[in-house]
Amino acid sequence: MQIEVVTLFPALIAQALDYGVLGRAVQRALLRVGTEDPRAHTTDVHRTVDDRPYGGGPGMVLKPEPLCAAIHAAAARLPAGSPRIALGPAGELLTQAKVRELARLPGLLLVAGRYEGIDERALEMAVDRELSIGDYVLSGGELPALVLIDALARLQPGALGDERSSLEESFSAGWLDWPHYTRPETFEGRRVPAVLTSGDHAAIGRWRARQGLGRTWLRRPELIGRAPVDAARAPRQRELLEEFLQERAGVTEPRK
Ligand code: 58G
Repeated sequence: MQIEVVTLFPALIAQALDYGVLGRAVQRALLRVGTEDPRAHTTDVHRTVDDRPYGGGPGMVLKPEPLCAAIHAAAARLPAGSPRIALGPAGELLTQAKVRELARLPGLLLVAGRYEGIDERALEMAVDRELSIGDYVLSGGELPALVLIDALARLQPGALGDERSSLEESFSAGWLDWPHYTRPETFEGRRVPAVLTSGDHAAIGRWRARQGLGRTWLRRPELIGRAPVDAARAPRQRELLEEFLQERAGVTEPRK
């Protein structure tokens, strides 16, 4: 997959590409990330990319000419028809389902704006869609672009050392991941749940399903019932949830 990011701060994008799963995906050429700076497309001596808003008010707006020129230059490096997506708080909320769809594309162009926003005509003419990573306002679209790039990188075949991580699996199934433990078996007096050291893989599988479903019910109840679970699996889910709640009722320490 190839991603081009139109940004006034290309170094901010580049610095994130050296680390972790994303860094490895780029190194292994599972993902290519390029940048295009609208400032390189200015024609005045001051290299102006922003201007005051028509109608008045605080802040500045990204001028359409250098931004559109940068978008066209970046698009020319991508497969024809690659979607152009701006990151902004007014966009559709990003979900794992949307990440999964975008991860299948050969090319994607991301527009990371700054200031109070982007001239609306540039958005209308040169951008297909706006995505938001959550209901809060940031000073630029670069961090949201990196969030999306990270989520896309770990879904590229081979990026995780091939096995699909349990987190992606659980989100695909529509519920949250189960709790994880590693050595030592006792840490500051707290033991790892006995089932995980039992060697009984069927019991471990049931415990994890129960924990994943139970946590979803407690922490993100709105995910339950919306999950891509067919009617045939619903009775099994109810059973697991009842077991989880019974187990929890036996725990003496209060819920945090
Ligand atoms: C239109 C209007 C396009 C993303 C403003 C671009 C970006 C939050 C998010 C902008 C962002 C999010 C201006 C500054 C958007 C730019 C950018 N804030 N929640 N800030 O994903």
